[in-house]
Amino acid sequence: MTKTHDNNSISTIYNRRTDLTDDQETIIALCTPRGSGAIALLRLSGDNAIDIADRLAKLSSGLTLSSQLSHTIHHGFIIDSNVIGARPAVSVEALCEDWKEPLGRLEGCAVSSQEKIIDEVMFLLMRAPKTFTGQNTVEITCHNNQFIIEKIIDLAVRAGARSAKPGEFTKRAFLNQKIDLVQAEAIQEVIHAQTELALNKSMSQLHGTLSHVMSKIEAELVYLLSFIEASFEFLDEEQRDLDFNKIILDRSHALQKITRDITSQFSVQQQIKEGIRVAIVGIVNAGKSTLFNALVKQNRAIVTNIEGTTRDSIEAGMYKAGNFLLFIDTAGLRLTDDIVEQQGIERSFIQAAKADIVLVVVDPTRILTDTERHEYEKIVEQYREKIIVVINKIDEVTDTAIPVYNFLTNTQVLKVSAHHGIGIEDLEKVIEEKIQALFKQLQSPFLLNQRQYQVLTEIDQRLDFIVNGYQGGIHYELVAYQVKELLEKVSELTGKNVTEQMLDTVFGTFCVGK
Ligand SMILES: Nc1nc2c(ncn2[C@@H]2O[C@H](COP(=O)(O)OP(=O)(O)OP(=O)(O)O)[C@@H](O)[C@H]2O)c(=O)[nH]1
Ligand SMILES: [Mg+2]
Repeated sequence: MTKTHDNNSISTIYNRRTDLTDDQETIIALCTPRGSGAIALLRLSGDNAIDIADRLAKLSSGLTLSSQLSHTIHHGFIIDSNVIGARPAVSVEALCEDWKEPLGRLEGCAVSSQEKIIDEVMFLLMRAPKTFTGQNTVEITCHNNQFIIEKIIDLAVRAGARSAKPGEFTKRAFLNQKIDLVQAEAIQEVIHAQTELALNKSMSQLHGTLSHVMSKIEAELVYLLSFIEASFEFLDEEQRDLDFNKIILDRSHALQKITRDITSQFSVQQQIKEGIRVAIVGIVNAGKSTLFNALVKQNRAIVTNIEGTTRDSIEAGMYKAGNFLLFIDTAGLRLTDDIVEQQGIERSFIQAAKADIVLVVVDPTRILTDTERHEYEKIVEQYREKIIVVINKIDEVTDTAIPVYNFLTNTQVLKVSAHHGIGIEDLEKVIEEKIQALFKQLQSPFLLNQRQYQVLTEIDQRLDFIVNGYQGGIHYELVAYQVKELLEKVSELTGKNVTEQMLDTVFGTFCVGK
C-alpha cells in the first residue's frame, strides 16, 4: 500500500473502481441504531470490500485481512493513515498503557508517526458467496461513538467504498439470489413487528412459507398452461369441451381459493403488525383519563373534575405479553357548542372505529341523558365485537344503584374504580383475552404487505376472468393468454420478474444499513 501525505493523491490511488456495476461496488453503512449503547456495527459489502477494509485496518496479528480465511474474527484497529503532521500519532505502547493492556496482544500492530488510531475494533471477515449479500463482506464492531462511526465511514469512502442506500444490503441479497422478494420484505416486517404473532408470521415468511405457496401456485399455473396448449394440438374441439373445461375450471377454482384465503384477512393482518389499539371512550367526567393513566401506569393524561378536561386524543404505548398495546384516551362525549371540543368528540368516534378494542366507560354516579344514552347505544351496537363496557367509580355506588341501560345486555361488562385501582387487573385480563380472540381470527399463516396484497388481488381478478369467462364459452387462446399473464404476476410477487423501479420502491422503504 502506497502511503502519502497528500489528500488528493490518496483519493486518486484509492479511487472507486470504474469497472464495477452499481451493485458490485463496495458499500458501507452503520447497521445498529444510532444512539446510546456500548458498541456499533458497520458493514462493508462488495467485490473489493476486503481490500478496502485492509486500507483502514491494522490487525493486532500484524497480518492483513485479505490473507485470512473466510468467516474468521480478528482483533485490530481502525487507522487513519492520512494524518498530516500536526496531530501526534498515538503509539501502541501508549495506548496499551492507557487501556491497562499488556503489550503482547497488540505487539504486531505497529503504528507509524503518520497514522492515527481511530478505534480498537473487531473485524468479522466473510468471503462471498456465503454471506448475507452474497458478496465479500467485512463487519466492523467498534465503540458506539458518533465521531468514531463517521470517521470509519469517511475512511472507507476515501478508500473506495460508498455510503449504502436504504435497503441496499438486502437488495443485493435479493439480486444475488440469497432470498426472494417476499423474503426480503419479510426482513423489514421482522424488524418492525409490534406483536409476537406478527413477528412469528414474518419470521416464517422470511424462512419462505409464502414463497413456498407462491411457487406451488406457479407450478400449478405452468401445468395449466401446458395442459391448455397441449389441448390445441392433440384434441379436437368436441373432446376438449367435455373434459378439459371441467379440469381447467376446477384447477382455477382451487387456485382462486388459495389466493382468497391468503388475502381475506388483510385488514386484521395490518392491525396485528402495528400493535393493538385500545380506545377509551365515554361521556365527560366518566373517568376515562383516570382509567387511561391506570392502564398505562403513568400520569399521562390530565384528570380533573371539570367536564371536558380532555379535548384531544392522547396516546401512550406499552409492551405487554409480547404485544405492543397503544392506549388512546379521547375527549368525552357530550353535546357542545365549543368547536374545539366538538372536533375532539368526532375524533373519539374515529378512534373507536380505528381501534381493535374499545373500552366504553360508564359513570354510574349519574344517569345518562337521552342523547348520551343514544350515543352509547350507537357505539355499542356498531362495534359490539370489540367493546368492553367499563362501569367506573364503583367505590361510590352499590351494585343496586348502578343504572340499568339496554346497551349493557349482551356486552362484556366490568366494574372498576380507576381512581382506587379496583378491578384494573381483571380488566387487563379481559383485554388480553380479547387480543387472543382477535389473533385466533387470523387463520392465515401469512402477513402480507400492501404490494403483495395488490399483486395477489390482481391474480384473483384474473382467475375470476378465467372461471367466469369459461362459463360463457371462452376461447382457449384467451385462457392461455390469461394464464401467461398470471405467471408474470406471480413472478412479480416473488421478484423473479421485477423492474428496477419496483425494486427501488420495495427497498426504498428500508432503513440505511438493512
Ligand atoms: N370516586 C371516583 N372518582 C373517580 C374515579 N375515576 C375518576 N374519578 C374522578 O372523576 C373525575 C373525572 O375524571 P377524568 O379521568 O378526568 O374523567 P374523563 O372521563 O377523562 O373526563 P373528560 O376528559 O372531561 O371527558 C375526576 O375528579 C376523577 O378524580 C373513580 O374510580 N372513583
Ligand atoms: Mg379526560
